[in-house]
Amino acid sequence: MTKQSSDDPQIEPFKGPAGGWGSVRSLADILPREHLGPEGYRELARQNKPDGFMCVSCAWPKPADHHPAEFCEEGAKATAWELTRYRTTPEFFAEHTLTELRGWKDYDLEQHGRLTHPLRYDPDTDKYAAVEWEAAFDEIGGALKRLDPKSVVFYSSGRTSLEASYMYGLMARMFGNQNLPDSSNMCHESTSVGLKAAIGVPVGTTQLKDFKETDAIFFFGQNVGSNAPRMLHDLRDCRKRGVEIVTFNPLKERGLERFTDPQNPVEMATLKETAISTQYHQLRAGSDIAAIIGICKFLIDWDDLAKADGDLPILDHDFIAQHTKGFEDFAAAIRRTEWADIERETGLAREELEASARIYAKAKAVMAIYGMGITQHVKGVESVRMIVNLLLLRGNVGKPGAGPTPVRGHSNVQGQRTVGITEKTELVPVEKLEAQYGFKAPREKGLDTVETCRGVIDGSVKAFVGLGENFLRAVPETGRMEEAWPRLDVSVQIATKLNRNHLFAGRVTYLLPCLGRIEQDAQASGPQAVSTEDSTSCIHGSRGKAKPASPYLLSEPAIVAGIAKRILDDNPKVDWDGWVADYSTIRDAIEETYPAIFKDYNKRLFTPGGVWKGNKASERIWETPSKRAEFLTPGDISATGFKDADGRYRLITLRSNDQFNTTIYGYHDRFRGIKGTRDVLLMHEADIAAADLAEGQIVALESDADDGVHRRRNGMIVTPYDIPRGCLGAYYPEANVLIPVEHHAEESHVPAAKSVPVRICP
Ligand SMILES: Nc1nc2c(c(=O)[nH]1)N[C@H]1C(S)=C(S)[C@@H](COP(=O)(O)OP(=O)(O)OC[C@H]3O[C@@H](n4cnc5c(=O)[nH]c(N)nc54)[C@H](O)[C@@H]3O)O[C@H]1N2
Ligand SMILES: Nc1nc2c(c(=O)[nH]1)N[C@H]1C(S)=C(S)[C@@H](COP(=O)(O)OP(=O)(O)OC[C@H]3O[C@@H](n4cnc5c(=O)[nH]c(N)nc54)[C@H](O)[C@@H]3O)O[C@H]1N2
Ligand SMILES: [Mo]
Repeated sequence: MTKQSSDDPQIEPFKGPAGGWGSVRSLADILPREHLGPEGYRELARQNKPDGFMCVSCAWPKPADHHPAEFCEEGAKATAWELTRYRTTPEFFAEHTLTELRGWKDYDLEQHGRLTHPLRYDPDTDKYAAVEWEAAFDEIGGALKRLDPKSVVFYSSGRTSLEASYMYGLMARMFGNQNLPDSSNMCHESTSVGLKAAIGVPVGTTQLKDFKETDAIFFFGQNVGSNAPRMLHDLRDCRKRGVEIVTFNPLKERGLERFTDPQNPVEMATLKETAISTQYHQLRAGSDIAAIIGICKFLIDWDDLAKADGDLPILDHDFIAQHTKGFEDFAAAIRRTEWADIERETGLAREELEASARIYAKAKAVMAIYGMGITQHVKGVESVRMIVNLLLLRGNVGKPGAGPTPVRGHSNVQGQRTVGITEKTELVPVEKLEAQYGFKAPREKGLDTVETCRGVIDGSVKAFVGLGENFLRAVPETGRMEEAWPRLDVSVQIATKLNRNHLFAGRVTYLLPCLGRIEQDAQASGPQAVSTEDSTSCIHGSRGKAKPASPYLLSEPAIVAGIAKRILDDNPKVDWDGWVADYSTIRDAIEETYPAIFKDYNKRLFTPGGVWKGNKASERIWETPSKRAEFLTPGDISATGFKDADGRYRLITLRSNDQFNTTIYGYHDRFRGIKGTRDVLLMHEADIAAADLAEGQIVALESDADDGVHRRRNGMIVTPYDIPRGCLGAYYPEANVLIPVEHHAEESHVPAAKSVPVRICP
């Protein structure tokens, strides 16, 4: 096993573009690192293509007219990570106690390789030992059935296929709860709540074809070069047509600066780079509402002037009158906001916002692309709504080349919601499910992620079943969560690799290994396919062909069925075994529940480019209470939810270019020039001097929430970085110990991981 030490930090600015030779060099390392030979290349060639498998990394759409290689460096890492030749076997667990493994780093745990056997934790030895599947299901089922259904949580991450997700949600409801938190609760739930309220759909309105018709792209808080790199091709093509790209991000992210297409021989040979952003505004964390208010202020002023002078209007008054509600209040609030407040909050000069407003005013069709820099704030929902406000001013929703474009995270996170993974009753056709399966579905709202954390800490949650996650690492408040976890009666994790969550046991604890999406899933009727929905609402079939990591693995649908059969009474209307034998029958059931979206599901499964599920707002049909698109008058100019104070910083928790969420692929954040460590504390040089610190000094961070809880992270290396003053950067998940569980977006409960109040302790 190769272990990468993290005690040789090297920090120097990276000068290359996103993509380019750096990407090719990195790619060349990826397969050998996991000891993969030709089979690795064979799988990469099938990635994201019709009749291939859909990438297990991000949710960016898979085009019908695909590139010869329709994967990026990050996608290749994800594939290699799953296909690795390394194995974590029962012999490994015989040698290591969980107490010892808790001293290992996230990287070392997962890098050790794929889990091979179902495992049961033995508190007497403090070790996992192999068990038979049937025995595991029996004990899990028995233990869960002894509990009040309301105290049991069924978490899943958005990687889980539509088929497994549908079964999982149904199992929870038949068991008697809607405790179905998922990764969306930590991610784009602010989008689901904000867009639904504003335009009547919980998802973005654009598709890939809109990149061909847009005039300008406004980019907020999404790191495309690391987290959705295939979008760089679309952005590069936009730039070639002269499309303006205006970016708002506290950090200068390389993928938003310049790109060399590694698949273009001419670009590679000539080192030709495409500049991506035409304007780059390094605003302070949590100040997007203020920045957009500034832009709107110019637009509204110019429109007032045009009206007075009899010139052509700046705003689309016909659209506003015909399609929207709340404009007058909104405009009045914008007019009232003082420039001094906007400049102080954003750290940007008025002229910079004027330059952005000019581009917006000139463009005929504007897309607004955004990610976690928007959603993960106390005012995350308002931030999303502020983006919509901006778009509505010139009718930039529901026309070609325009619209909100949230970039979803996990490869099927949007799809999970489509098929019933949600704690909210109003998002599921409960009556339909009741008729289809002959049971009484719960109406009481279930627990989301934040509520689950609260429940684990206060003891009201007694059992946790996790499908494809590292919950204990991804959530806020990891210190108190780790302390509380052993009080659970039941902890069941369904996973491909060992992670830190698995090292915290409850009274009955199982670690169940499953097939990954790239692997062949053979069932009674033959090899199976699954499906996923991408960020633009297109549904794709996915077929795994690689040899499974171990003969003892079960598929996710088979594991869900195994548990369901033990915790539910027999019901002739649900044939769990039949579903597992032939997944096309699960799809028939999904089609019956959701006939409009999944019409001819099995027939259309492998449609190139996917099957678009439709989007009312993109046709300007607004399914809001007022039947109009709604402006929201912002309440607070800052999205952070706390006041600035002396010595208090806004901490941004970041992903590196060498990780997928809690999965750490290595210690090289190439684009940021950080190598060999994840313990950096990114800080403005002037702030370092003002705080009397020195580059390389080791400090601690403490959370600065006044709730009486002491939260601290030691061993952070002060690292000068191009980041706005008053803001700090540190990596997620290591920094999660600093986030109070109650520091979350108000309406959506997304942990506010992009502006955490902290202090530095030298
Ligand atoms: N390779 C790889 N791909 C991934 C993932 C991964 O971990 N690795 N994760 C997947 C998942 S689940 C998700 S949700 C997405 C996440 O992808 P992103 O949405 O890109 O999420 P982050 O990397 O957390 O941060 C986004 C950006 O927000 C900026 N930012 C921070 N605070 C603010 C702010 O207040 N305002 C603005 N305007 N910007 C801010 C940061 O500097 C950063 O560039 O990617 C998915 N794809
Ligand atoms: N501070 C801070 N916290 C954050 C964020 C942040 O930006 N900052 N981002 C949040 C976001 S956006 C998200 S989405 C969450 C993500 O958090 P999680 O939902 O926990 O997702 P992952 O970290 O991707 O889960 C990793 C584990 O999934 C398992 N796995 C991998 N492939 C499979 C598979 O095919 N099947 C199964 N069953 N298991 C598999 C592996 O064992 C691996 O250890 O974290 C959130 N937490
Ligand atoms: Mo996410």
